[in-house]
Amino acid sequence: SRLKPLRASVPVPRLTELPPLGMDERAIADDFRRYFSHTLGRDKHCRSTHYPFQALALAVRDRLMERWKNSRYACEEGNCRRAHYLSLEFLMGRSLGNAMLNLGIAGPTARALKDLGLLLEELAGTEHDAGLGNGGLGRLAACFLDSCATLQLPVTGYGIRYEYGMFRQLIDSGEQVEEPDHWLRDGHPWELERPEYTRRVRFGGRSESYQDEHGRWRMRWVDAHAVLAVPYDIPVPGYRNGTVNTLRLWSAAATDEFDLDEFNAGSYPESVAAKNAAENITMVLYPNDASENGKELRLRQQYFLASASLQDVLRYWVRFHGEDFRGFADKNCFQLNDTHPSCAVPELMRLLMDEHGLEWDAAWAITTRTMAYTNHTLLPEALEKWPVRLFRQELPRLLDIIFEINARFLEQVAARWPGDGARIRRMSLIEEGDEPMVRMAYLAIVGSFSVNGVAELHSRLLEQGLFRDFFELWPEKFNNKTNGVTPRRWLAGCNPRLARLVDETIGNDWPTRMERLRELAPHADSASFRERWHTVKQRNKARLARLVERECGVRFDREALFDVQVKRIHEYKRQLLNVLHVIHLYDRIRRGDTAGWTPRCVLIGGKAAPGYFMAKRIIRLVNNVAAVINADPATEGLLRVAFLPNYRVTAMEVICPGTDLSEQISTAGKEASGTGNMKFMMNGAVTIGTLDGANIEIRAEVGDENFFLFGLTAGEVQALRGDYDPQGIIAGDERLRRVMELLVGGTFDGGEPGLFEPVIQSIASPHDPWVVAADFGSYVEAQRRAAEAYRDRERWVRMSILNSACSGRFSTDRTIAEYNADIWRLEPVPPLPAADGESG
Ligand code: B1H
Repeated sequence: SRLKPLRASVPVPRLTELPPLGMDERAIADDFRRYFSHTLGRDKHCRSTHYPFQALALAVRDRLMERWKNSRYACEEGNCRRAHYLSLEFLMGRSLGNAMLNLGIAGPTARALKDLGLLLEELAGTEHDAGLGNGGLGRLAACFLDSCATLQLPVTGYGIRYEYGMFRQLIDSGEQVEEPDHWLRDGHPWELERPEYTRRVRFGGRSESYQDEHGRWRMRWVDAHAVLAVPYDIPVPGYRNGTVNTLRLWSAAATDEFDLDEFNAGSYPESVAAKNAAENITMVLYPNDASENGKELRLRQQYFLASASLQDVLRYWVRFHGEDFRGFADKNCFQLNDTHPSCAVPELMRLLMDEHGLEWDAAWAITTRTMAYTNHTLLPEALEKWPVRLFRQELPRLLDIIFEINARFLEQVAARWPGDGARIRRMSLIEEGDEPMVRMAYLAIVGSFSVNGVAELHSRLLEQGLFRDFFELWPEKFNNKTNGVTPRRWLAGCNPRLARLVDETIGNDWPTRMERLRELAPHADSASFRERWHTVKQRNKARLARLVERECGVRFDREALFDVQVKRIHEYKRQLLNVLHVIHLYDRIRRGDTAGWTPRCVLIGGKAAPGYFMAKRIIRLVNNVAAVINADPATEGLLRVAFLPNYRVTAMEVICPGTDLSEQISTAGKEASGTGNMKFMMNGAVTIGTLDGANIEIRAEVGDENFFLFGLTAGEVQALRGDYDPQGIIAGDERLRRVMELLVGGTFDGGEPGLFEPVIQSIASPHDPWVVAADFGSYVEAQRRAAEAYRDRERWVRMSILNSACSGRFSTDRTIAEYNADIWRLEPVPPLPAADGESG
């Protein structure tokens, strides 16, 4: 090479040593002013809140930088074991409030801005959500990063920097309309581009054998085209502990050589078009939650993430250890967030063998000692399978490796169960048929030393159902890690009023010691404490009511029971069951059956996958039912219904503090865990729910008397198969019969006869997999119990307090401590002291 790298003989410039940054009001105000006028070039005539927000974000980011560097150095100097969280989704939401909360500078910052005539809340409100995820799976990854930094564990998140995140949902005449979310348009002040760590990822071409310089036969990947992966780093601050971890997001760019080839061939337009093809890889997040659609571009995204991230980790290894990989598995662990990044298994094999010269056995030992896989769903439509044909076309060398993994694996199966051909076909990584497919979950299981589900029931069902054969072969791989949520964003950050009351009652260390919330329980007996708790809830309900009025034009009275279901729209989550109950309440009002009525405001929100017909029709139904009910004078003061458009992280931060009743009503056995259920509980909502996912564990913590249980169990739902008779149930239940009559009679059709025919059909079908009719009766009864409990304020406030008090287990600090104890085995790494001498 012509350029010599810098050597120690060249004096290293002392560029980075600066005086410490102050965390006080004065220092923050000075920095803010400097960014606003000197960096952004704005002055007193600036009318938009955008520039003040940018200036503030840069001032806060400065306060993360030193800690960020020191966290990195501490890990490097300690040569510590690290974990890498690979995920196609990180649903981060806004960052400013969280950074200030975790740094402990929200107070001085608000005062500094006030002196400048600015309102912190208003500036923070202009930040765009980083919506790089669909729902629970992506938000879980974000909560995990917060807990890893807070526990000072050296964990890096690896993901994709989508140009377009989760679409914005508009409601037009009751229907969902999608708009692209160009979230980077106004710039993203939290990211740091790191072009110096760019990697090359290849696609296409073919694999061939060749003899290396020692005459050994090896395989290589030729005629492929390369795409550049450019990393952008986002700081992840721990809670007041000086640690700042990294989320590294990859962005695709065209390589120069690629363009040049085309250019030399005389086709300049083609070379520019090729640039487009490369950059398309990270253009947009696929908006499916719990379903796969097998698009080529999606496979490219998955491989792009896996390859760039593994290369990044290997580059770091080689920098310190050269080409000796013997210690690699002791120092590294990869957690696969569902099968989406599971190309990492064959890709690590390829990199170790083809790029670093290891033999199969050595490479396989490293792979299976470093990979760990988390499953997030039992729904068959969400289980990833990719056509062998697509692999051959896009990732031919990976396909060789997958075939070889499979051959060796099936030998193992045959040795354990001789002559059991059926089992071999069941367990093969390749599903045979007209279009042979690679079963990604099986690939992930075979390549990993750990396989976990995300709630106790879910993990048990994996062992007994979906992965039963694998559990029999390798019981020791299987384990459970019940999900959680970070109490920093989901209590301290989003519910400052409740947080203050908790501080004043049990002290202020609960954000990192959530089990201490139990100490709130005895205070439920104090009338004055209950009064304070109630006052906080009422103010949060008023805030939620303002959001609903602004976004939906519907007035919620904060004295009413706030009954909320917000999550992705999916048939298994049964928003439809909720609507049937609402129609039943409306029917009661029309019949004058309102003695001892509990006024109720029902809020439903969530996005449907753009191609999911039924989910979109259910949104339409919610909107039409809301329009009819809200317009009928008979419902005044008794019932209000609203559909909240564009549900997202930032909306949940207002919704969960203001909710009384949390709807967690999925068909038992279908919701792997749920995490919204935990956010509501932490903020003092009571759950109405089925024995599904983490609901079971929530109920076990809070006690049966503080949870409204209904519905069939997972086993009972299974047992229904074959003799489910919804028509009989409808005929036998006066309430459901009347609801169906209103639906069939067109009360909610808004002049489009037959609009809800598909919905009606699904409820009445003996093949309805979600058994909506089966659970209707017990749901209505549970709703009656909830309404009655709400009328007794003392009783309800007690239940609310106990729900928060018992929510400690659902902190991701507990979840991550378990991942670490059982899978990652990392030591906490305190950062080297910051230049300003502070640890916080
Ligand atoms: C969950 C998904 C998911 N499970 C496919 N599976 C996707 C599947 O883009 N895709 O193709 C995206 C997401 N998401 C959710 O994970 C579960 O439904 C929840 O019950 C669970 O709480 C959450 C986190 O574990």
